[in-house]
Amino acid sequence: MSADTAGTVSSITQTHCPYCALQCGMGLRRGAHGLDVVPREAFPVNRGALCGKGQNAPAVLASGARLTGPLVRDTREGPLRPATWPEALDRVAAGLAAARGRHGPDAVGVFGGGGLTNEKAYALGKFARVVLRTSQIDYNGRFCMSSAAAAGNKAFGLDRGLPFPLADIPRTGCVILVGSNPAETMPPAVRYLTELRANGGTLIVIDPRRTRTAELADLHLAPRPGTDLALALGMLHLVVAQGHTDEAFIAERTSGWPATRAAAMAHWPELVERITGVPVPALREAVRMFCAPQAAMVLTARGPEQQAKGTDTVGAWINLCLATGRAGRPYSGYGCLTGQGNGQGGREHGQKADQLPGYRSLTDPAARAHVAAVWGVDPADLPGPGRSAYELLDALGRDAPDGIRALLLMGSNPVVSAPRAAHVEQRIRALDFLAVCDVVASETALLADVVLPVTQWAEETGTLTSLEGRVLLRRKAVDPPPGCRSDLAVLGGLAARLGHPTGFSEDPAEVFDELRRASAGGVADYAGITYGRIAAEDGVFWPCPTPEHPGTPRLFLDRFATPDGRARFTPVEHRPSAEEPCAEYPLLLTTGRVLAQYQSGAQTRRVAELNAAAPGPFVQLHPRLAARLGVAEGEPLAVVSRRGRAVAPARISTDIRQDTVFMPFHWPGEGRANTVTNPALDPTSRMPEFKVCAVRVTRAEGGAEG
Ligand SMILES: Nc1nc2c(c(=O)[nH]1)N[C@H]1C(S)=C(S)[C@@H](COP(=O)(O)OP(=O)(O)OC[C@H]3O[C@@H](n4cnc5c(=O)[nH]c(N)nc54)[C@H](O)[C@@H]3O)O[C@H]1N2
Ligand SMILES: Nc1nc2c(c(=O)[nH]1)N[C@H]1C(S)=C(S)[C@@H](COP(=O)(O)OP(=O)(O)OC[C@H]3O[C@@H](n4cnc5c(=O)[nH]c(N)nc54)[C@H](O)[C@@H]3O)O[C@H]1N2
Ligand code: SF4
Ligand SMILES: [Mo]
Repeated sequence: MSADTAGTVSSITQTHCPYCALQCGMGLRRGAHGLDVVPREAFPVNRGALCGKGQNAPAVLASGARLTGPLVRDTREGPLRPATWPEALDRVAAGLAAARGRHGPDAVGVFGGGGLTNEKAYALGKFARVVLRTSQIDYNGRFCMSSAAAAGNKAFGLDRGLPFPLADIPRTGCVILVGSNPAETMPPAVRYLTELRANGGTLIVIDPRRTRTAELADLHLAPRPGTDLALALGMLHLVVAQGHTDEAFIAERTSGWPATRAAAMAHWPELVERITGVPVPALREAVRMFCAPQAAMVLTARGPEQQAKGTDTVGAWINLCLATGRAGRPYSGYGCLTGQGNGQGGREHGQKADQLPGYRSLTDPAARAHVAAVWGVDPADLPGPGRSAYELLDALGRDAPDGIRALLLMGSNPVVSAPRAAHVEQRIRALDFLAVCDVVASETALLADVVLPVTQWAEETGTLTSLEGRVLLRRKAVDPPPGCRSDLAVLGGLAARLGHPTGFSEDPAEVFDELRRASAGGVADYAGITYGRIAAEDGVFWPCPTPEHPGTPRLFLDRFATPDGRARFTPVEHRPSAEEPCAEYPLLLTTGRVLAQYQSGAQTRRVAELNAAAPGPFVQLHPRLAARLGVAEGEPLAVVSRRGRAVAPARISTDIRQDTVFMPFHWPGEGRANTVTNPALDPTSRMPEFKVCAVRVTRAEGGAEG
């Protein structure tokens, strides 16, 4: 039985959603008008539940929503016109080769995405290093969870978003959710939080807004954006002062406590209240709730991570877990809720600037030798680490020896989603050559010299690794339109044209087998995972080094993945955001998501049901601020920062702090939140500060300023 047919029961294909990292199981059945979504109750993570995005996913397969044939532009200013596949691939190969010929291999850039399957992410990284021989490859995951990854690697010696399955959440005693809004971003996962509370556990939500998730909490703390680091230090201070540290755990399983303890002692609660705006009694209550049960968890998402100090901020929350012995034990620990469909796997297999497959480091000679042997190249020929995502985008079209002149983009829409987006758009327009592989005519694809229409989700098979570290099989359910080819076929076609006729299979199963070998012995070891096993076992948790190995749902129970097996404390200090309010820009802007739209909106803005639910951008602001500005509900507001100006209707709500406004980032044009955001980068993870910048807000026609 092939992998494709194994999951088909009475013409229902058992597969997973195209969107977020929860990777809900779903069934797809061929109906009179394309595919119908049916519940897949046997899949344990979501037990049949889906959000509206998953429910309406087949709409993006329809011909009206998508690209159906290659497009090329004859001159930079000319229109896109239809072309054949051979012509389009010739043009891309020539465009990439020309930049390389004139300026060297690093003049060609590659930008990938955390929505790509493991097979695609792996092939894209290999293509960059082996065919293009460029160091200049990174991906949108840098914008997503890179700070949590950096902090996890530092503390635990390994980065897997959740070191335990979601099913452990109802079995712990207290969960602190920091800057995470699953009620809108992963609705079927909310079940785990309500089960936790039904079992007598408590939920603390930390978010400057009273979100739908915060409404479920026993305690909601609403700090000023950008101050989570101080909040975590304040909690650790109280933990020490009140004698809640677990000295035996600290002695046996950690290193570096004295310096961390000293840093926390400098953050006394009154100081933390001044920085965060969270009253001391609320801070004390949070410590009481976290320390009362035997087991507890801290889960972070983009709120604390998308900050120019995101790595230290996550480090501070990890310190809290370690100091209280709430890590490396059953139903306890720190976890990051990764975001994109393959946000986890996408960072493990080589599209990140500094990584090789298996979560290996590009600077480790043994790792280079292992992967080079699988690829049949000389390790000396593998380039070194390249620029991070924003730095790469900032270097596009730069007329300098280290500028990037040609770009191959696969699985991202940075014109909408990158910070300081007007500048990024300008850099993209300055390229000598841009090729985009996409399923729809995204805002970025519309700027390309060549647009390659690719197959998606239900039209192809591949693996993804969910936020739990569970490697899953997404199965093909329907044939793609005749004009579309898979990303793997695109890479194969380009490789052949650029002198590599072999080594780039378009068969995902073949690519996965190669990935297994390349990852073998690495941190993220997939060697023992096969399509057949995934199908039989509802996914397999990595590391899984051999076919006999059961997989690893829970990490760190015996030892952490550091050389000495101990988790490492990191002493961290609070520091201000890259941009603090001032007379000219007196308010804070934070950004994020709404339930019915996904990311840059490239896919979900093409679905009628979702647009009806979330038709456009808005600026959420407190009634007192609205009164000060003299603005009424629905009136257009201008949000202005040092980068630029966005305009969207006011949405007045007591659910947000008075010093903060919020915009979702799903739309292009006038309401594009990222025109305003700050590309200040975290020094370790190179994550941009999407969650905090200083702004001025005015009525768009020019009213009072606030
Ligand atoms: N509907 C929907 N679901 C999605 C996505 C989508 O685009 N739409 N995208 C997927 C992806 S890739 C990701 S990464 C996840 C993201 O999932 P989440 O992290 O849950 O989503 P966000 O809305 O970006 O941010 C969460 C919360 O952080 C809060 N926040 C803002 N600033 C701060 C701060 O300084 N501190 C704290 N503590 N909180 C702050 C915001 O108010 C927001 O409610 O969602 C995934 N699921
Ligand atoms: N202001 C602000 N900005 C943010 C964030 C924020 O919280 N605030 N969050 C950031 C985060 S966490 C993320 S993850 C990014 C995401 O932002 P983007 O990287 O722009 O993510 P998507 O909109 O999902 O873009 C994916 C693109 O790939 C296409 N696509 C889908 N599947 C495939 C495929 O299989 N192959 C190919 N070739 N293309 C495919 C889609 O149609 C779409 O055009 O945004 C970041 N930007
Ligand atoms: S929660 Fe995520 S994976 Fe589940 S249906 Fe919604 S978008 Fe899809
Ligand atoms: Mo993300």
